[in-house]
Amino acid sequence: MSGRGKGNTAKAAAPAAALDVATKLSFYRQMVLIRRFEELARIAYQQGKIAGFLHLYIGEEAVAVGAIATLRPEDHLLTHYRDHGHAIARGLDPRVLMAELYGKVTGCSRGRGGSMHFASREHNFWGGHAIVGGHLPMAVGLGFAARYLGEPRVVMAIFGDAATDIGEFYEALNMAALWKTPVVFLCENNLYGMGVAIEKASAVTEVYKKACMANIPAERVDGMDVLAVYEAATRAVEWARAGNGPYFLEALCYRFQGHSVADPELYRTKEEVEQWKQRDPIQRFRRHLIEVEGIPEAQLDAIHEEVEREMEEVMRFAEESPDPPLEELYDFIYANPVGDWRGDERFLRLWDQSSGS
Ligand SMILES: Cc1ncc(C[n+]2csc(CCOP(=O)(O)OP(=O)(O)O)c2C)c(N)n1
Ligand SMILES: [Mg+2]
Repeated sequence: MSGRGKGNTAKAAAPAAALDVATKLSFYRQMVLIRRFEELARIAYQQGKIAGFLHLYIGEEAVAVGAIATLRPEDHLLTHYRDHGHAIARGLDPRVLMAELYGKVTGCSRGRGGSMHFASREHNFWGGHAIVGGHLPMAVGLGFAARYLGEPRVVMAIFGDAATDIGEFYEALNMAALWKTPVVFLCENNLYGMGVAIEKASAVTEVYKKACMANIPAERVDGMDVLAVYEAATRAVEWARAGNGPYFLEALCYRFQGHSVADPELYRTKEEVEQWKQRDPIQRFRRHLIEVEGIPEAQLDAIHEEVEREMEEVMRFAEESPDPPLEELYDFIYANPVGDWRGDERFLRLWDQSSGS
């Protein structure tokens, strides 16, 4: 499924068929892990153990796994609030991610960020952003820095279809192209922004076509097919790493759950959801592994069992981890130009004034 624009041809990537079986099995495991992580997070949310919003990625796993596998550790990754799958695919510890959902101090953002603000400096994973499209200019900044410093890094910025209707999207694409920054823009087009269908929000529904405004090479890929995503993302990342500037990928996909766990889903039919579930990326890849790679069913079932055991440990870790200590209540909120607020005279004076005493 390619819609590459005229004159926008990048050099061919290594075909996904060249991937060895061990790598394909690791893709399968990651997709299953993401799915189970989210199913168990949903239950914990419904039990009131997780606060705030919870946007699930179920159905879109092939995009995260196929695309992020093409990055090197030194590359940067930024994403939107539907970020659990991206963080797992980037190699963050699922225990630390579940602990973050639980608001525990062992979480990747010390329990301060929750679902929408996963991050890890160590993994060059710069969020988890709640503001739709807000991270796209940041991606360009990181790309510009890499180019300016002569570092061979690529930046991947992942966002939804609705982000492509936001002003910052156009500004980011324009600057990225103008400055030839090595940014791969990866749009997860799941056809909805909250409860609004793409046709009702966007004048152009073939999202990849929007990249022509900055003359950025662009293509659409089947986001329910992990190998197709891997192949397209390889092409995109190679293009950017070779110094050609940005690349735009649209992965056509579908979220099987509501926008967030609280969504009653009144804007789409059950039949439509059912039709897309027939294309479940995990089931589809499972068939590939059995029929094309000749992997026995039992070997794949064993992966599910292994993931189940890992998830038991993930949940135990999140449940048993402590809350952040009360003394840290004001930490990591504002930059503090006067140093540590604890015991600080000026802070205490302000506190007295604001509390009216
Ligand atoms: C600037 C801004 N406007 C509105 C919102 C409210 N909002 C949260 S999610 C969302 C829809 C985004 O949809 P999309 O980008 O397609 O991502 P998806 O949820 O489908 O993965 C909106 C409008 C927001 N967070 N930020
Ligand atoms: Mg969307």
